[in-house]
Amino acid sequence: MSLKQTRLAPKDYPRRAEVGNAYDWTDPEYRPVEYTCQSLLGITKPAWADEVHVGFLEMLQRPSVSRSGELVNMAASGVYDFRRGGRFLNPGGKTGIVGRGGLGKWGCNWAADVIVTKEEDGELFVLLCKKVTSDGDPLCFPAGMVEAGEEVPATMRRELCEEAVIESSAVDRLFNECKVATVYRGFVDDYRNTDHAWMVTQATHFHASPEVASALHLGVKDKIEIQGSAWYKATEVEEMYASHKDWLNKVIAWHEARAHRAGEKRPRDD
Ligand code: RP5
Repeated sequence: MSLKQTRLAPKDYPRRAEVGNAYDWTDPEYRPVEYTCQSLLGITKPAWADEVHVGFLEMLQRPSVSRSGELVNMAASGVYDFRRGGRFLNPGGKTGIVGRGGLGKWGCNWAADVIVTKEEDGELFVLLCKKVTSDGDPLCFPAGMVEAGEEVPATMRRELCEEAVIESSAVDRLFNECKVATVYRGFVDDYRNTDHAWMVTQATHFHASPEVASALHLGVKDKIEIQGSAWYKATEVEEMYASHKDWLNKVIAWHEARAHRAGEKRPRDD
């Protein structure tokens, strides 16, 4: 099945060109459309956005991620597009658009996703937001872009408190006591991706103990990006934003395996 990055796009994007074989960059029939959002250009561009040209040597040093999720730099992971000087190619394949679209950086645009779960009566619940996008309001994990000089755990804490829960000591306890694992690090199939700018993320799972879960109070500060936050029964969630459903599936599998192990340990009646 084709990726979202070939089928969907924010409202301001031009129509994506046909990609054909998504990984054949030499295809002579491929005619992508050039598009970079106007707000990312000119003297009023935000400080976090790249200049129109970023030198090859600087690009080589930028943080990236290997296929297996290891942190590397672009020199170790990227495929360079010699025909369009200075640009690396999206590891997820063609998108029908060249330029940066609505993304600030050439190459990897780093985000952090926070997966918070709790258990009630043996059932797994996950804390999700409704994201405001031009493609409906899909469910997503609380998440956001890693700011310059920011460590990923700080991004996660900041985004969780902007998009899903009210700041409190329960948030500290969640991060300090309830971490399960980083379930994913790498390329995200995001509808904003272009051939030369794409989303990458680290998605980390925290399973709130009953005490921490009951002390987390839901609330959204960032009402422009997020419509609301709520607990959802994990197995009932269907469509999600970008690649988020793939990571939720991993968390559901973790919960099932844990329940299975707990069942094996319980003394049998017979
Ligand atoms: C996705 O975009 C990431 O997985 C993360 O959920 C999100 C970050 O972008 P913003 O929500 O900050 O726009 O690719």
